[in-house]
Amino acid sequence: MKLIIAIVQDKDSNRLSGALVKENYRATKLASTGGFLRAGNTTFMIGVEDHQVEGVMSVIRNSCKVREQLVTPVTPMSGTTDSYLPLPVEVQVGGATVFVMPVDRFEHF
Ligand code: 2BA
Repeated sequence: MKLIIAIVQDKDSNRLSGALVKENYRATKLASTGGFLRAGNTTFMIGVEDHQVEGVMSVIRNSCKVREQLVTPVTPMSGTTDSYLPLPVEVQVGGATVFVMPVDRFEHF
């Protein structure tokens, strides 16, 4: 058995949960925050048998889009007068960041 942890953008989370339910995969959604952008994202925990991993991967791939997002770099406060305004930079986010982990034991009471 494997536990798939998939971090996706909030904009894709409803589409992904709908697709997982439709394909009969069980999943739990957690509200999460990206360490870099400090913006909300959604983390899915999906427990499946080994042979189902590739099926789940295709559902994730088909539900999540890569998007460009503008970020304004955080600059340390400076005491000097010659300050400058940091320009926003574009980063590419997603489609999804996925970890597949082995499960030693699964119980469902
Ligand atoms: P964030 O940490 O908010 O990162 C959002 C996007 O910013 C990343 O997209 C990446 O393009 C960029 N980015 C992140 N850290 C960076 C850095 N140190 N320098 C330059 N650019 C950086 P994704 O790679 O698609 O990641 C989307 C979200 O997935 C992340 O949101 C984070 O919540 C999660 N994630 C990504 N890699 C992870 C990892 N190795 N472990 C745990 N969570 C991860």
